[in-house]
Amino acid sequence: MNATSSETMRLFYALWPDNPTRTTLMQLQAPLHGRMIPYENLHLTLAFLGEQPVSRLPALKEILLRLNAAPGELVLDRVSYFTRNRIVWAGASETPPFVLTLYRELSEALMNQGVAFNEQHAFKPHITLARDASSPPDLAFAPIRWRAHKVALVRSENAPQGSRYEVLASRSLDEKWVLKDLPGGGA
Ligand code: 2AM
Repeated sequence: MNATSSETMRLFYALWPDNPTRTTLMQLQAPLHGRMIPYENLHLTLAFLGEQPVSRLPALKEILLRLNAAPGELVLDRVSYFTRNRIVWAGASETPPFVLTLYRELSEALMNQGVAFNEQHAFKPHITLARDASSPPDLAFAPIRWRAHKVALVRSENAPQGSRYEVLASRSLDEKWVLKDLPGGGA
Protein backbone atom coordinates (compact mmCIF):
# COMPACT_ATOMS: atom_id res chain seq x y z
CA MET A 1 0.00 0.00 0.00
CA ASN A 2 1.48 3.39 -1.00
CA ALA A 3 -0.18 6.04 1.10
CA THR A 4 0.71 9.40 2.60
CA SER A 5 -0.75 10.60 5.89
CA SER A 6 -3.16 13.05 4.19
CA GLU A 7 -4.77 10.25 2.20
CA THR A 8 -8.10 8.69 2.98
CA MET A 9 -9.59 5.27 2.32
CA ARG A 10 -13.20 4.17 2.09
CA LEU A 11 -13.55 1.53 4.79
CA PHE A 12 -16.03 -0.85 6.33
CA TYR A 13 -16.11 -3.74 8.79
CA ALA A 14 -17.91 -6.87 7.70
CA LEU A 15 -18.64 -10.45 8.57
CA TRP A 16 -16.73 -12.29 5.88
CA PRO A 17 -18.25 -15.55 4.58
CA ASP A 18 -16.26 -18.74 4.10
CA ASN A 19 -15.92 -20.11 0.58
CA PRO A 20 -18.65 -22.80 0.78
CA THR A 21 -21.12 -20.13 1.97
CA ARG A 22 -20.08 -17.87 -0.91
CA THR A 23 -20.64 -20.70 -3.37
CA THR A 24 -24.13 -21.34 -2.04
CA LEU A 25 -24.97 -17.62 -2.09
CA MET A 26 -23.96 -17.49 -5.72
CA GLN A 27 -26.54 -20.14 -6.51
CA LEU A 28 -29.18 -17.71 -5.20
CA GLN A 29 -28.02 -15.18 -7.79
CA ALA A 30 -28.89 -17.39 -10.76
CA PRO A 31 -32.54 -16.26 -11.17
CA LEU A 32 -31.83 -12.58 -10.39
CA HIS A 33 -31.73 -9.65 -12.82
CA GLY A 34 -29.19 -6.91 -12.19
CA ARG A 35 -25.47 -6.49 -11.54
CA MET A 36 -24.37 -9.55 -9.57
CA ILE A 37 -21.91 -9.11 -6.69
CA PRO A 38 -18.85 -11.21 -7.51
CA TYR A 39 -18.04 -14.27 -5.41
CA GLU A 40 -15.09 -12.67 -3.63
CA ASN A 41 -17.05 -9.52 -2.66
CA LEU A 42 -20.00 -11.15 -0.89
CA HIS A 43 -20.16 -9.96 2.75
CA LEU A 44 -22.37 -8.70 5.56
CA THR A 45 -21.53 -5.11 6.51
CA LEU A 46 -21.35 -4.43 10.25
CA ALA A 47 -20.20 -0.82 10.10
CA PHE A 48 -19.64 1.41 7.10
CA LEU A 49 -17.07 4.09 7.95
CA GLY A 50 -16.80 5.91 4.62
CA GLU A 51 -13.63 7.92 3.92
CA GLN A 52 -11.17 7.69 6.81
CA PRO A 53 -7.65 9.08 7.16
CA VAL A 54 -5.01 6.41 6.58
CA SER A 55 -3.45 7.49 9.88
CA ARG A 56 -6.46 5.95 11.65
CA LEU A 57 -5.78 2.45 10.32
CA PRO A 58 -3.75 1.19 13.31
CA ALA A 59 -6.56 2.16 15.71
CA LEU A 60 -9.18 0.55 13.44
CA LYS A 61 -7.16 -2.67 13.25
CA GLU A 62 -6.79 -2.69 17.01
CA ILE A 63 -10.57 -2.39 17.40
CA LEU A 64 -10.86 -5.54 15.27
CA LEU A 65 -8.31 -7.41 17.39
CA ARG A 66 -9.97 -6.40 20.63
CA LEU A 67 -13.47 -7.61 19.69
CA ASN A 68 -14.58 -10.06 22.32
CA ALA A 69 -17.95 -11.11 20.85
CA ALA A 70 -18.60 -14.80 20.26
CA PRO A 71 -19.05 -16.27 16.79
CA GLY A 72 -22.35 -17.93 15.90
CA GLU A 73 -24.59 -19.31 13.21
CA LEU A 74 -26.63 -17.21 10.81
CA VAL A 75 -29.44 -18.99 9.05
CA LEU A 76 -29.83 -17.22 5.71
CA ASP A 77 -33.38 -18.10 4.82
CA ARG A 78 -34.72 -15.12 2.90
CA VAL A 79 -34.04 -13.19 -0.25
CA SER A 80 -35.53 -9.71 -0.30
CA TYR A 81 -35.38 -6.31 -1.96
CA PHE A 82 -34.51 -2.76 -0.95
CA THR A 83 -36.70 -0.74 -3.32
CA ARG A 84 -34.93 2.56 -2.61
CA ASN A 85 -31.49 1.48 -3.84
CA ARG A 86 -32.63 -1.47 -5.98
CA ILE A 87 -30.62 -4.07 -4.10
CA VAL A 88 -31.49 -7.74 -3.84
CA TRP A 89 -30.14 -9.22 -0.63
CA ALA A 90 -29.99 -12.41 1.38
CA GLY A 91 -30.51 -12.41 5.11
CA ALA A 92 -31.89 -14.11 8.19
CA SER A 93 -35.55 -13.83 9.20
CA GLU A 94 -34.31 -13.81 12.78
CA THR A 95 -31.15 -11.85 13.53
CA PRO A 96 -29.28 -14.00 16.05
CA PRO A 97 -28.20 -12.28 19.29
CA PHE A 98 -24.49 -12.79 18.56
CA VAL A 99 -24.72 -10.47 15.53
CA LEU A 100 -26.35 -7.75 17.62
CA THR A 101 -23.76 -8.20 20.37
CA LEU A 102 -20.97 -7.94 17.81
CA TYR A 103 -22.54 -4.85 16.25
CA ARG A 104 -22.97 -3.22 19.66
CA GLU A 105 -19.39 -3.95 20.67
CA LEU A 106 -18.03 -2.58 17.40
CA SER A 107 -20.28 0.51 17.61
CA GLU A 108 -19.10 1.29 21.14
CA ALA A 109 -15.44 0.91 20.17
CA LEU A 110 -15.92 3.21 17.17
CA MET A 111 -17.77 5.80 19.24
CA ASN A 112 -15.00 5.71 21.86
CA GLN A 113 -12.54 6.53 19.07
CA GLY A 114 -14.81 9.27 17.70
CA VAL A 115 -15.31 7.46 14.39
CA ALA A 116 -18.65 8.12 12.68
CA PHE A 117 -20.27 5.14 10.94
CA ASN A 118 -23.49 3.96 9.26
CA GLU A 119 -24.57 7.57 9.04
CA GLN A 120 -28.36 7.87 8.85
CA HIS A 121 -28.67 4.13 8.33
CA ALA A 122 -30.17 1.74 10.84
CA PHE A 123 -28.29 -1.57 11.09
CA LYS A 124 -30.10 -4.00 8.80
CA PRO A 125 -27.92 -7.10 8.51
CA HIS A 126 -27.90 -8.23 4.88
CA ILE A 127 -25.70 -9.66 2.17
CA THR A 128 -26.13 -7.79 -1.08
CA LEU A 129 -26.49 -10.23 -3.97
CA ALA A 130 -27.27 -7.86 -6.85
CA ARG A 131 -27.33 -4.12 -7.52
CA ASP A 132 -29.41 -2.13 -10.02
CA ALA A 133 -31.70 -5.10 -9.71
CA SER A 134 -35.35 -5.70 -10.29
CA SER A 135 -37.49 -7.18 -7.54
CA PRO A 136 -36.57 -10.86 -7.14
CA PRO A 137 -38.96 -13.70 -7.92
CA ASP A 138 -40.25 -15.80 -5.01
CA LEU A 139 -37.41 -18.20 -4.38
CA ALA A 140 -37.73 -21.49 -2.54
CA PHE A 141 -34.35 -22.62 -1.27
CA ALA A 142 -32.80 -24.58 1.54
CA PRO A 143 -31.71 -22.19 4.31
CA ILE A 144 -27.98 -21.54 4.22
CA ARG A 145 -26.38 -22.22 7.59
CA TRP A 146 -23.38 -19.92 7.85
CA ARG A 147 -21.12 -20.21 10.87
CA ALA A 148 -20.02 -16.60 10.92
CA HIS A 149 -16.75 -16.11 12.75
CA LYS A 150 -14.51 -14.04 10.48
CA VAL A 151 -14.62 -10.25 10.81
CA ALA A 152 -12.74 -8.09 8.32
CA LEU A 153 -11.71 -4.47 7.95
CA VAL A 154 -12.11 -3.84 4.24
CA ARG A 155 -11.10 -1.10 1.83
CA SER A 156 -13.53 -0.32 -0.97
CA GLU A 157 -12.31 1.28 -4.17
CA ASN A 158 -14.45 2.30 -7.09
CA ALA A 159 -13.35 0.67 -10.30
CA PRO A 160 -14.93 0.85 -13.77
CA GLN A 161 -16.20 -2.73 -13.38
CA GLY A 162 -17.68 -2.05 -9.91
CA SER A 163 -16.29 -1.93 -6.38
CA ARG A 164 -12.96 -3.57 -5.66
CA TYR A 165 -12.49 -4.75 -2.09
CA GLU A 166 -9.23 -5.29 -0.27
CA VAL A 167 -9.22 -6.99 3.13
CA LEU A 168 -6.77 -4.90 5.17
CA ALA A 169 -7.09 -7.00 8.33
CA SER A 170 -9.23 -9.88 9.46
CA ARG A 171 -9.59 -12.22 12.36
CA SER A 172 -11.65 -15.12 13.56
CA LEU A 173 -13.84 -14.55 16.62
CA ASP A 174 -12.79 -18.08 17.61
CA GLU A 175 -9.29 -16.77 18.31
CA LYS A 176 -9.09 -14.91 21.60
CA TRP A 177 -5.35 -15.37 21.89
CA VAL A 178 -4.69 -12.31 19.72
CA LEU A 179 -5.42 -10.13 22.74
CA LYS A 180 -2.18 -11.12 24.40
CA ASP A 181 -0.30 -9.45 21.53
CA LEU A 182 -1.84 -6.07 22.22
CA PRO A 183 -0.52 -3.35 24.49
CA GLY A 184 -1.95 -3.98 27.93
CA GLY A 185 -2.47 -7.66 27.17
CA GLY A 186 -6.06 -7.12 26.10
CA ALA A 187 -7.21 -6.09 29.57
P1 2AM B 1 -24.97 -2.30 0.46
O1 2AM B 1 -24.37 -3.57 -0.03
O2 2AM B 1 -26.32 -2.47 1.07
O3 2AM B 1 -24.90 -1.20 -0.56
C1 2AM B 1 -19.41 -1.39 1.05
O4 2AM B 1 -19.89 -0.34 0.29
C2 2AM B 1 -20.47 -1.91 1.96
O5 2AM B 1 -20.90 -0.88 2.85
C3 2AM B 1 -21.71 -2.43 1.26
O6 2AM B 1 -22.12 -3.62 1.90
C4 2AM B 1 -22.73 -1.35 1.46
O7 2AM B 1 -24.04 -1.81 1.67
C5 2AM B 1 -22.30 -0.73 2.76
N1 2AM B 1 -22.64 0.67 2.82
C6 2AM B 1 -22.37 1.61 1.90
N2 2AM B 1 -22.82 2.82 2.35
C7 2AM B 1 -23.36 2.63 3.57
C8 2AM B 1 -23.97 3.48 4.53
N3 2AM B 1 -24.09 4.78 4.35
N4 2AM B 1 -24.44 2.91 5.67
C9 2AM B 1 -24.32 1.59 5.89
N5 2AM B 1 -23.74 0.74 5.00
C10 2AM B 1 -23.27 1.25 3.87
